[in-house]
Amino acid sequence: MIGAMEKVLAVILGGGKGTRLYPLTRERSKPAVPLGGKYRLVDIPISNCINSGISRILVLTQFNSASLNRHIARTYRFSQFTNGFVEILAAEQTPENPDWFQGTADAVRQNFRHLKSTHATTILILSGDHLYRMDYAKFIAYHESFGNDITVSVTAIPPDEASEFGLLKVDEDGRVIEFREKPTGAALEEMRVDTTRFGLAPEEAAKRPYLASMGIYVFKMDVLESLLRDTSRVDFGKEVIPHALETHRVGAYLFNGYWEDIGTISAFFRANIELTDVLPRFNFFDMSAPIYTRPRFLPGTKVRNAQIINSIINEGCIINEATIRRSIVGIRSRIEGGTHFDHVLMMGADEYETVDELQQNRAAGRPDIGVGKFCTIRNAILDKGVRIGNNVRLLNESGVKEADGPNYFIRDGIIIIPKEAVIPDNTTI
Ligand code: ADQ
Ligand code: ADP
Repeated sequence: MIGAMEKVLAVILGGGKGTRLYPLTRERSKPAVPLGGKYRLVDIPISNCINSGISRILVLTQFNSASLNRHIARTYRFSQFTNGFVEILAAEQTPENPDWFQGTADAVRQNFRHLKSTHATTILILSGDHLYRMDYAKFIAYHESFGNDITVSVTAIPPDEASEFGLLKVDEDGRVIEFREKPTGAALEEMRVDTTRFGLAPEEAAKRPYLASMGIYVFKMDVLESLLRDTSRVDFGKEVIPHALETHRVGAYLFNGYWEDIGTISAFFRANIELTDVLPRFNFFDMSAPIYTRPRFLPGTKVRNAQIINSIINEGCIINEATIRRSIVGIRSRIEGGTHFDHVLMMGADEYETVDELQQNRAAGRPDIGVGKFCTIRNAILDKGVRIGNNVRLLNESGVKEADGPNYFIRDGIIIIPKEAVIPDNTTI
């Protein structure tokens, strides 16, 4: 398999302005956003690549953050006897290119010389904010077996989600004959298709009557190069793919597994909490295709008399007499006695505080990193390194949908405490 994938270069689109996941992207680039309490978003596509035999990977980001660099440099170290690499390319502002990337295709265009220099003949374009497990080798084999210039990976979706995606229609040969990016109204209705043709049972096809692009594409290198020559085409979904239908053979590859775009706060939060399901739709326990991340050599979590219900507790935590329900507790988290969590995504911390630092916290009247005593927290994301005092209530009882506070945000009703924020004792949000 390694041999067959040697000509492939994967390009991960690591995020544009990053507004949809704000404030998680306030201080880091999107691929570095923590997932599942120990991973980062970029671990998903990179692990899928490695498990598919693809070891040449570029990550394109709008800006480069220290946490992304550190994570990639410390995690993905290939042997000196392979030609594998994971390289981050951040948008460069040069005199010829004063603007940042204008869109997904523009990001690839601006880095095209880096793509060329790998001498890859097949380019696999991936998004940085999807949760799924996919064998890209099968996808590429399909693309080649039909002699396609471009193949789009697609999935059948229900009507209420359809307007968020690029929708397509396919002919008898699996060739894409129409593509509309995020259509609405009548234009959306016209994109309905009979998905039984793709192997869905009739009742399933009735529920999912649209074929959506997953934003995952395989291109022949020379086709991509010629399509990107027209600099007015800045986005794959809006311009490049729709135009290519007229000039090239564009195929569709049906992906049947679990796949979700987790690029918004609500989808991201829900997908994380769903990992605590008895049978989660995304299975981190599947060791036939593991999800890799940085090994950290942390001690096991220490729990004292806590009640933990349907939750995931990552390594290196200290949990005292708390009640934790339907929550994810990230690496190095500290949670004190009498505290209640319900639907909480706590991302954890990058470090433990030393005894000296704990004393300095006392002297400064500042809470320690972690969550203090007798707090009640529901429906919330606690980003890395937050300091939450005692008797804090994060409940959003009045059901606010959106808010920007001094040390918190609310998005879609979910409270978000941003990275390293301090919430003093007795606060109610
Ligand atoms: P969207 O996800 O809405 O639709 P877009 O916002 O362009 O499309 O993002 C695609 C991916 O590229 C995301 O991972 C994003 O972070 C990243 N990205 C965006 N701009 C970027 C930039 N300037 N530089 C680097 N990375 C960037 C797309 C397709 C639809 C398809 C959905 C499936 O356009 O047709 O249905 O994905 O989720
Ligand atoms: P994670 O464990 O979530 O992958 P990071 O890779 O971001 O976390 O950081 C973990 C380690 O890096 C910790 O040991 C921490 O002390 C150290 N660290 C954190 N921030 C920085 C920084 N800005 N510069 C150098 N090292 C850092």
